[in-house]
Amino acid sequence: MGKTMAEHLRFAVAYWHNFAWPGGDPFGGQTFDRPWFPDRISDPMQGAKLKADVAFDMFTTLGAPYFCFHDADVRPEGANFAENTRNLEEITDVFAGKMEQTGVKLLWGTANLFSHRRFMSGASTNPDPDVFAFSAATIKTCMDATHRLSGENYVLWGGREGYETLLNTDLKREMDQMGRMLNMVVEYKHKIGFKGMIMVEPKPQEPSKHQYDFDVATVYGFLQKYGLEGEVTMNLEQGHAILAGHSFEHEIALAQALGVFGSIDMNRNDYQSGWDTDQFPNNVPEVALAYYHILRGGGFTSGGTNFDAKLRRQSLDADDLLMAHIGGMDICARGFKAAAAMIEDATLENAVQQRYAGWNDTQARDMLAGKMDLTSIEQHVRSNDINPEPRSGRQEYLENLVNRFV
Ligand code: ASO
Repeated sequence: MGKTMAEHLRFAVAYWHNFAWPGGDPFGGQTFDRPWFPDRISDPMQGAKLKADVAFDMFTTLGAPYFCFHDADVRPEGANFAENTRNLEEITDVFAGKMEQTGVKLLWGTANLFSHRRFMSGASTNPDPDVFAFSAATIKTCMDATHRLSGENYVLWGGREGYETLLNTDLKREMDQMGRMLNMVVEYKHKIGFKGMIMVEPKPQEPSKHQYDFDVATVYGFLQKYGLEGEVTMNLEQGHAILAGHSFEHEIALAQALGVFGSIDMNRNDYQSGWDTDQFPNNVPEVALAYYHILRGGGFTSGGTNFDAKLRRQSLDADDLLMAHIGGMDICARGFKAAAAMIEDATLENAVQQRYAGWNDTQARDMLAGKMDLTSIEQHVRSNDINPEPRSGRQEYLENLVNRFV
């Protein structure tokens, strides 16, 4: 039996934008008023528990099957590592009970290694080995919490893994540090028997001037260099793809072609923005193309559609959180239906098959199979008087066809 649309999409709500972000931007602070914020409640752990009550109410009201979190979104900030860990463990117990009661599951967990000022110059790429150690220990505790909650994946977005000026930066050293950290994460995954995917999330140019995990191609090169192919996949985000000068579907299709596609953060950056706006998705044709490539590559395995999207800071009314997710789910559903219709119709797939049909010829295949070298190919071109003429790619027709399904 085929999967339902909901089983394909695997929606998740992101804890950070909904329950931890106060509505600030680089030019102004908090605009939101929430009963669990520190200015309203003096006991931080009580605030964290109140927040969890509201969060799970929201997940069930929306019928969202999954959620995602960073340690720092869910637990109060402690005075030191031990206190952070105790706080995370306490809230993990609360989550375990709520997940049991509601059936809501964890798509992925992650560590916030970018907000606290100690991460100002990076986490694993920090010049200070104490920050490297603090980061490694924090990742371990977040993997433990994710594993305990039967999380289906673990994500690493390289928040401040980048540099501001090369004049004080040793690129090779910093990349080696990051490579070692990621290898330790993979070793620990196997040690504890965590079955989910480890996913790196690429993003260029923000918050550091240059980010090491720039885009899919850059991260792939990094994984190869540090022997992590086959162990690490990627979590791809619309807004990050746009900032890197790509389209969302380009990054998805490239990750699939390289065998490293994992999951998506669904949101929207407008094309004129030079920074990450994390808006809710609002463009059906764009979402349709993203899901078209996801479906074409076989769909999600343990990944899903995480709404990494926040209200605009003028949306003071907390009900807007529901409205925004309902609207976002609607856009995804419409995009997904269009994508499924494009697959079913097969005109696009046939166009790809036809475009490369020449490669079905045995001699053509020999060129790729290592059976011919440059000398024998030269003989082949001469003896058959090969003189290619340009062939039509039917580009306008195909691009217009896509719009018929939306
Ligand atoms: C916040 C970032 C987002 C990422 C998440 C995980 O905005 O892109 O998915 O953290 O660290």
